[in-house]
Amino acid sequence: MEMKAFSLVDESSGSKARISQFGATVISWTVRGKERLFLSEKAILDGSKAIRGGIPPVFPVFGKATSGPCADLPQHGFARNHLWTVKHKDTSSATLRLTPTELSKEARNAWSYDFELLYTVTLEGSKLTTRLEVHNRDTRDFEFQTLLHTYFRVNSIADVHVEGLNGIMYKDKVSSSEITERSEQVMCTSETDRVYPRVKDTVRIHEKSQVSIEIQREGLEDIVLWNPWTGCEKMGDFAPADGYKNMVCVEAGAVSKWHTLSAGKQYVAQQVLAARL
Ligand code: TA6
Repeated sequence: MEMKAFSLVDESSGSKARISQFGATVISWTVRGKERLFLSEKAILDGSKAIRGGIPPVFPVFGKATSGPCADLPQHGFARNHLWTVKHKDTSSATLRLTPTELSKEARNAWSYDFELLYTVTLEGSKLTTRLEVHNRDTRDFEFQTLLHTYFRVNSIADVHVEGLNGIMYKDKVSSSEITERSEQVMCTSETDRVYPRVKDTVRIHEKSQVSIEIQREGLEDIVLWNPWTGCEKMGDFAPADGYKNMVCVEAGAVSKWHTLSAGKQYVAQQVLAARL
């Protein structure tokens, strides 16, 4: 059974997107007839597990917290593995909503704050904007992290490099070390799992030395670069087995520290993806 999903179209350009209400996950984005997102062929689409691919939103924690208010939440929090409601939808844009009402009892018990997430997806020509508004409806302040876990489809990872990370000291989760990036053309040539904090420059994905995707960010200062490489074979919902050659995760996030949202206040996190090729 496929979960509730709907499509958006920009009639002037023919760009299309398909969004799952489960996890508010954009599972397809085509521009000029070409798919720009990677979705695993074994992605579980029945709402029983977060979707492997597309753009799963991560909230209120990135990774797995070992202590603090998010310690009892699953990796990457609850936003990507709950059914959101549709607050508004028109031809080329939709706003989805998540509040404690939509959460499982387990998630509510694990993270008891009152909140509202409004996630707006907008198609416009060769651009896809995903905007997350976090509202603290509680009387208490709360800390959170958030990230848009975007899986980009690429023709061949060997022809891909990422621009805009030069000079940043990143946390390398593969070697458990901190390394200063010395390249303006960052490539994935083996398992890659890095958190680049406070990236000021525009980040661009190049394929064969041509810019294929440009990422503009607001409220998402950090960049996570991930490719599981052959480790994807150990992931039951990742297919095909060599699918790592056709994807790269360049994830805009606010994850290198905890962000405090005061009671009654709002935080806006947005990325604008532009398909250049
Ligand atoms: O964003 C990179 C990362 O944190 C990796 O460490 C890896 O765990 C990836 O997310 C996928 O996580 P998932 O829980 O979706 O399998």
